[in-house]
Amino acid sequence: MKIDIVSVFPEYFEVMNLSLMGKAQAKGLLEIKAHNLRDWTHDVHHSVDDTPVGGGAGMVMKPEVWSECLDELLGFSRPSAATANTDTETATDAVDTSDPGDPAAPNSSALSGTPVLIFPNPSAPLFTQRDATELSHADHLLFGCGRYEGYDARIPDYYRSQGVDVREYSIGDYVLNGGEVAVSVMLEAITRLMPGFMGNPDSIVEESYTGEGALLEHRQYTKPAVWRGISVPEVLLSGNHGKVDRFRRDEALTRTNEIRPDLIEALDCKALDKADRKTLMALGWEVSATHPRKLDR
Ligand code: 6GU
Repeated sequence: MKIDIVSVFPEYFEVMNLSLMGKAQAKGLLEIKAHNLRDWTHDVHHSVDDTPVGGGAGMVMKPEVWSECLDELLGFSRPSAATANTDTETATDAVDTSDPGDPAAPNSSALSGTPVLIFPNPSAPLFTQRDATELSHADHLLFGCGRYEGYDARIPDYYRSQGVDVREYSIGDYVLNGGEVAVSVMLEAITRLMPGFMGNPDSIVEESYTGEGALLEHRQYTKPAVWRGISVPEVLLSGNHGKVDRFRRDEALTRTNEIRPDLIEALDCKALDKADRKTLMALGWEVSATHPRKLDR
């Protein structure tokens, strides 16, 4: 997988050379390149932002610098020299009127050909494990990190109109100073799902948020069996795999009920076994409809 990241702080991504991500790069599984957006500026101050049209606080990242950079990284050629400065003209000519849903449009089959272009944005839909799984099959990702009050909204619109698979994602309900941290979060979630990335791929299967019936994971213990007077749950020492599995499943249901009841509500009742139903009913859920429903008491 090839990964390009554009940022005004490309040094931030030196952390990608550490740990499993570094190993994956050494193995040739991943190739990560961080680019400095200011390399595509032409003015002496290398400015990348301007005041918001319509007023308001802060600064907004300018579309012309981003488009020069993204055109190059996407391998899009633009008219040059004779027709230079088209970026700042009244842009009726820049709008592609082709149907974005046209199956013959460039890259309509997502995740192959041109890169998936991803912009971190606190006002976008949440990035989930489902997105990470989907993007782990891509062969080229291109991340554009915004700073300040964000980037000009025409940037993603324009590349979408050109047939590029453009995504905008938030990583949670809080505000960061820029997209860099969000990109490193998304990249870690995506790359660890690539075949060959993890030493033990089994460890991915049982994790929280994996698959349809997503539950928070059961708690984990290692040896010694008694530490500072605290014992591990007896059943885990029993050697009875059926009982161990049931204990863990019930713990996952119980913890998810307490911490993330929204995940219980999203379960498919048909996929629950008899013991699951019994546990959920004891926790106050009604499990005979399509999804569990909390009974008020
Ligand atoms: Cl993707 N960007 C910024 N700046 N803040 C965030 C975020 C992204 N997701 C949550 N907060």
